Amino acid sequence: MRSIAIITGATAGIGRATAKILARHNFDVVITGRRSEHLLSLVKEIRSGTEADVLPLSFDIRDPEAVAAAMKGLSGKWAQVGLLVNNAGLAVGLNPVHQGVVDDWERMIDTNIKGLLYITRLVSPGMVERGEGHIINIGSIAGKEVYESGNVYNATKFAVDGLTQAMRLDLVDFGIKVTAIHPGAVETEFSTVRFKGNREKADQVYEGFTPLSAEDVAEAILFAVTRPPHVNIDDMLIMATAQGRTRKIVRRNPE
Ligand code: NDP
Ligand code: 8X3
Repeated sequence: MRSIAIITGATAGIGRATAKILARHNFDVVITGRRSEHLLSLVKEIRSGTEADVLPLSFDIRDPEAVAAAMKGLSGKWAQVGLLVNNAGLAVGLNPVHQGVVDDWERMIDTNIKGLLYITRLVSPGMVERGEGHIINIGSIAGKEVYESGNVYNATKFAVDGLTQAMRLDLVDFGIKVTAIHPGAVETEFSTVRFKGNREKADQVYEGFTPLSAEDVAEAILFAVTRPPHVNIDDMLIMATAQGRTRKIVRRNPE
């Protein structure tokens, strides 16, 4: 029998790759994000390439009422959520704290922390009732170590790390697995979003080395969800081979 997975932030990057890999491995997938046209193209791709059923739900995860409406609208098999992948997230801006932009800070806090909490609050009671389920939070190396001008993004990912540990304590009594996956640099839309559409600056982040791909992270998620019932992957940090720390990356000079 197929399980139901909700993947937040499935319109791009890690979330999109995760939805695709889960759809190929016995999951029916609820895909979410704000850009409905991106969701629809993913629906087509999953329907044409796999046996999976797919349900697109477009909402802004920062809006608790929109999240509630989407989750309360799940019925029949879609309400039996076995896996929640809390992936939607972003960095906005890269400024020292004394030059920080309050609106950027709020976007990161509202998405990366509050959004994750809103959806977890609505999905986890069903898992508790059924006595099974798995929640995977996408943290970051930025939640393990700080870097210059990372400040609020770092803080949100440290919060994801702390929340993951706390959620595991709260949910272990009910047989629910809670996992954090912390990637290093992954080439997605992440840096384009961080630099507010400046592609040149975004491309520089990945110059001269091979970063992780969204698929590399999706494969780690698949590994975590395919362990036997008695095994939980608590915490996984995945880096590109060339990245020793957030700001130590071995780059080749261009030929
Ligand atoms: P992308 O920018 O490629 O994807 C981000 C996803 O999050 C999109 O689907 C976007 O959908 C969704 N999202 C953002 N804001 C909202 C919102 N308000 N409501 C609903 N969905 C939202 O980035 P990545 O795939 O790289 O990022 C995924 C996760 O991985 C994030 O949590 C990020 O912090 C984390 N991460 C990324 C790393 C990297 O180097 N790329 C490294 C470590 C962690 P839409 O815009 O359509 O709403
Ligand atoms: C994204 C990785 O190092 O750019 O979470 O913050 S980093």
